[in-house]
Amino acid sequence: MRRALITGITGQDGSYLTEMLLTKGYEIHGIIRRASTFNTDRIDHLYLDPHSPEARMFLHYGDLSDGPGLRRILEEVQPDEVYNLAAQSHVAVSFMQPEYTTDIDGLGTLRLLEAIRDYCGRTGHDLRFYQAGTSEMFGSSPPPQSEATPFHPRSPYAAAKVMAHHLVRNYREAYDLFACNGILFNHESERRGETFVTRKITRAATRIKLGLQDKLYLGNLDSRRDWGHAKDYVEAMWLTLQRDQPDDYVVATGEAYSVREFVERVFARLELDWHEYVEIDPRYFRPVEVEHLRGDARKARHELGWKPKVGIDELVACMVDSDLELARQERILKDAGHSVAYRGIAGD
Ligand code: NAP
Ligand code: G4F
Repeated sequence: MRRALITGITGQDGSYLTEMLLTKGYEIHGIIRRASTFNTDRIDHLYLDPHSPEARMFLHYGDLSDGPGLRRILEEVQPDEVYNLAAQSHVAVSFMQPEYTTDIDGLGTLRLLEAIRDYCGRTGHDLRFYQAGTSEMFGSSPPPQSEATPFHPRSPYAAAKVMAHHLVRNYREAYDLFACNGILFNHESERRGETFVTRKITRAATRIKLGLQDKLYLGNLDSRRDWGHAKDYVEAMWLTLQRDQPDDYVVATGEAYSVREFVERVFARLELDWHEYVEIDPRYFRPVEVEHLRGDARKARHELGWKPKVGIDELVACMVDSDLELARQERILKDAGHSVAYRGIAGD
């Protein structure tokens, strides 16, 4: 049974990757952060008591800020594959917390690579490493962006990910580590964090539809993104680690739409006129914007045999339908006289 260690297992991608690897027969070990409230919603449906003979997913407390902890987990788990998905992944938040973001997304990757180098060197074990890099690294480089496009990061988040990208390449060249970078364009899903723009839109529009919310406040509607479904992207991660040689791959659909177009599609599915509900709030503008991301994933297509299955219309449909169901449940509770807390945070 192959064993995978996943940082960021509680995140959107971590949950889909875990589901996929379980169906492939892997034993999964995930690193979770200690929090005062449960933060395992996305993987609760996969959890079995570790005492159960059927259990194949195990969780370990750890943090990318804590090198010794990462070393301990690595020794304990002895994985065949390591997927580094943990990150402070919100671009706008990275302007508010630049040092923390760099510590986790940049130095955190280094801590993990160093732990792996020591572990492999000392024990003679081999493992394969995947780094979840981002199209944000291209920043202001014009589309279409491929593996040959120069990086021009436009946020602390993007700069930290560029650092991680180069460290991965350096460890591959210097220590012969099977270490690969994904350059992942935006990918979304029903499990997307609620403060990323797609989910913010589907959540608000469905709540508006059911009379639970009046307005949706957004920032820049003109930026264009290449949006795919997270399920497709975790498959590309796995395929990357199954190659004979380690390499870096752009993962993208090749199609880009503006935030405005995404809004239009979502409200149209709900038979609402978005102009009546959407307002611009300057607080959601970033100090500097990434205007246009559209990926050229031909290398992944040819070498990994990967192509996305979900296009924009299906993505919008599944996100809207899932949030509409959540809004219906909220409506029922409200109508029954329960006070339902609205979970949203200002500033991002
Ligand atoms: P996400 O939903 O924000 O999940 C991030 C994960 O990282 C969560 O499990 C989070 O734990 C964990 N984490 C955060 N800080 C940590 C720390 N200090 N130590 C350990 N774990 C920590 O992100 P995602 O959308 O799944 O993305 C996965 C990875 O792909 C990220 O590295 C992201 O930067 C990268 N990426 C994503 C996209 C995209 O469009 N989704 C595109 C390009 C690259 P909690 O649950 O406790 O917060
Ligand atoms: O959904 P977003 O916050 O995603 P962004 O900044 O593209 O970053 C995401 O994709 C990256 C890959 O390219 C990942 F690496 C990263 O971890 C993350 O998953 O914003 C998308 C666009 C931006 O141009 C933003 O300015 O939407 C614009 N936007 C407009 N109004 C908004 C809002 N973004 C957010 N989050 N909230 C708004 O109200």
